[in-house]
Amino acid sequence: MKKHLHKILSVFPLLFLVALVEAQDNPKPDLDSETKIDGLPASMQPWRDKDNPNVQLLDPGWNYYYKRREMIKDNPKREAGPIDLQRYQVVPTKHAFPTYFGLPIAMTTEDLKVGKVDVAIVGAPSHFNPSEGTGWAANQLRFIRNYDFAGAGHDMWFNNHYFDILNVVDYGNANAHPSLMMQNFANQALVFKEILDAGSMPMVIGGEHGTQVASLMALVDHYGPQNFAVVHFDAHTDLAAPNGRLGMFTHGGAARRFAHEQGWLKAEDMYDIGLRGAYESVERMTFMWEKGTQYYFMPQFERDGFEVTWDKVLKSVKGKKIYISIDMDVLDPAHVPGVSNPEIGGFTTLQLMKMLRGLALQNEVVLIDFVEYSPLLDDRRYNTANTISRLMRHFLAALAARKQGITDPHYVSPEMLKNNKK
Ligand SMILES: [Mn+2]
Repeated sequence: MKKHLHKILSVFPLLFLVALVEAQDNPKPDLDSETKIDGLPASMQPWRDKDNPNVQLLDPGWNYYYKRREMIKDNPKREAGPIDLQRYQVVPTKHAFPTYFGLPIAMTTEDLKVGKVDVAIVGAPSHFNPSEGTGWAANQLRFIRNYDFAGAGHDMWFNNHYFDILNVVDYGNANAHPSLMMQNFANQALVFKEILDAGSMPMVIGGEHGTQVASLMALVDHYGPQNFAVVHFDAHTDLAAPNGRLGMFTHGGAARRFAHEQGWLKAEDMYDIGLRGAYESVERMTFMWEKGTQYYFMPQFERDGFEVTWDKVLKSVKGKKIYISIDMDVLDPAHVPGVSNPEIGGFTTLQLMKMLRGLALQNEVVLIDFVEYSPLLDDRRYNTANTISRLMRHFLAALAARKQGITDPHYVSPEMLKNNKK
């Protein structure tokens, strides 16, 4: 007995450790019973609570940026459904009417339903002080300086013409007030909700990372709290405490922690991929360690290898509904110079392609965003814009493959491997 005692005792600290890292979640809120402000539950928007002394009361005209044109449905008079704006059958995007990939546009939930739209690409042109110029990104990505043709594309991993399989449209932009960041969230969330209500997936083009709050609001309103995971690609944790820094209830650097505090997001559903950088706060990392979130630091990818570590992520996230959020600084600045906060030691574009492809095939993706691109900081070849545009295409190609029944995250079309017979 004595011989085994040290073994038994040695288990105790281990049990203690296991208890420590068990995911700690906040209670799930009952959002359905709440009063709504501008179409969304009041507790989602603490910055609208007039009794809170921290709320900045604004001139009644502050929200004119959110007023819709009344004739949006009826002018011009038309049947509901996507509208193709291109004059020619084959048109290079440099000559095309500048929509995302030269695709048809849609303006209402009804348009999306009639068009049986799978993915609606929507711009969220917000900017914010540490992310100068990100407000230009949503429209910049409608005008790609590359060898592209409107509404066309072929992917080399899947050997598919994805725009023939998947119905994709440009859903325009969700307007953003130039300085009222938190007030913008509800306005953007309502536009994302119109897409979700139609049974389509929003592909959000930021804007800075604060649009994540709007995405979370829309998803929580649609799917309910604690009902999906967030796979967050970023050099930075973005896990600042809300109400802490910058004098704001929440912002891009605090979005998921805000969501966790609101009871929207379980700790075990918070994934961070590619963390590194010169200024991460120990307090934020302690939050991750203590709450038991799912973090994959760059040191782990380096030590254990990309493939091994990525397979661990895939295994862990399997079966969950996921919202993929991509801060472009997760890539190495060698690939994407035009990001707000570049950090060396990032992923290659080939690695990010593999990761997005794997998630699109294996999981049900409920929303994806590409944020923190600033055209004002891009190089003269627009390498950052071209990279995002190609990543969007590859992700859509993978969704098209999934629509046709392929769910293996490591799938490559056999036609692409024909020389590997021996
Ligand atoms: Mn970042």
